[in-house]
Amino acid sequence: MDCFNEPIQVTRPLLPEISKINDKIKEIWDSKWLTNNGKQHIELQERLKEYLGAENLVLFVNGTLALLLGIKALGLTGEVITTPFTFPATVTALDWNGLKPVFCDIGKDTLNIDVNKIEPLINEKTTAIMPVHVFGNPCDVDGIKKIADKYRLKVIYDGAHSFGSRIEGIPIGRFGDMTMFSFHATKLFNTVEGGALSFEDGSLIEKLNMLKNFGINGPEEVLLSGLNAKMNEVQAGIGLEVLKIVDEERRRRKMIKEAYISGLQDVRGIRIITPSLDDSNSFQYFSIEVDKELYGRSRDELFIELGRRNVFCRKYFYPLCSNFSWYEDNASARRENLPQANIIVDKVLTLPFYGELGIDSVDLICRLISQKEK
Ligand code: T4K
Repeated sequence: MDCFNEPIQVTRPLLPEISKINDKIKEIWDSKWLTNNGKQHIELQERLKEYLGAENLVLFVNGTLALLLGIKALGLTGEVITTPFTFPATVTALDWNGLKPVFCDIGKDTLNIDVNKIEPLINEKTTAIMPVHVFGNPCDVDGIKKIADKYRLKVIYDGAHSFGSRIEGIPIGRFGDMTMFSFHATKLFNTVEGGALSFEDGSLIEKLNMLKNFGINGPEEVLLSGLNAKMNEVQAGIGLEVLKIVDEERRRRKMIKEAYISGLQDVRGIRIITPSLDDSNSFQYFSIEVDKELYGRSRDELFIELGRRNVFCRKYFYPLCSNFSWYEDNASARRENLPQANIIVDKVLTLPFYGELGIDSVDLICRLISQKEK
């Protein structure tokens, strides 16, 4: 039986050589400055602003708190239209701001929010749209902008999966009022835990810096009800080293992706959800849709079978956020209002995807999926 000897995980963190990290830690130790806007933080913020082509960029301790405080800074109230097919953090960032998520169904190709279904959900309480560039597939940013302009809504993108990608050459963080990036260990670019907001309106910088630092506006003044969401110097220092190797990682992932595509494109009943090989996709995830009728096995059966062969995939994003128990009374969350999302959530599988995976491993995974394995 074809099988991996060691467990193959869905991803592995991008790790610089340990000697580089040791040097960085020594530099931080010698400086005796460990957090609160130190040298590493300032430098990483500047480098990432450049790398991501952001007008303004503020760092945070993780993507969830970046999103939560970004929403707070935009002063949203009432209802926010969002997608059910995402990681819990997208919608809990709304919950924690006292906002009501209004779930909009998704499109069956990209699995992003379906722009044609947004308008009927808008009412006098709606203040924003919060789409997610799921798996790094860019949303229909033009369609979303048209609706937002028409109803004067804010747009805040959850770009947790979209580090470094572009839409027709424009950096993805330049769309909408704000975009959140996640730098979690499992992301293409990581600071162990971390995140950032990219945004157009420079007047928000001061507010966000206060919100992530307890609302403090100087030694004797607290202006806002803030939190502690600062990225520390060790995170930022590691990030500076990871940033040096991220382009190489992207190149490797492109090769891995090409190998996956050639191994899976002719398998009946398997659709590649993240097919793009240009810079419109972030090379963050490689996800497929399994059609039981055509493929002969369900997503869950394939998941179990691959696990037996030591390949540990993920059912991102199962369960749908709209099916969380605390949205029981939220009418937009009802299954009949989200038909596409409720079908797709049982079909999607995210396969192992990271630079070190190696083409031979991809070939074996493809053979296992195409049932050609011995
Ligand atoms: N919005 C969206 C759309 C998101 O997807 C996320 C996070 C957020 C917002 C929030 O951003 P952050 O606050 O996280 O910055 C992982 C990540 O924890 C999470 O960041 C990510 N999305 C989500 C999609 O994936 P899990 O529960 O799958 O993580 P875990 O620990 O099971 O890791 C997955 C695999 O990665 C493991 O099987 C092995 C490997 N791994 C993981 C870690 C942590 C390693 O090899 N080394 C490691 O250190 O959530």
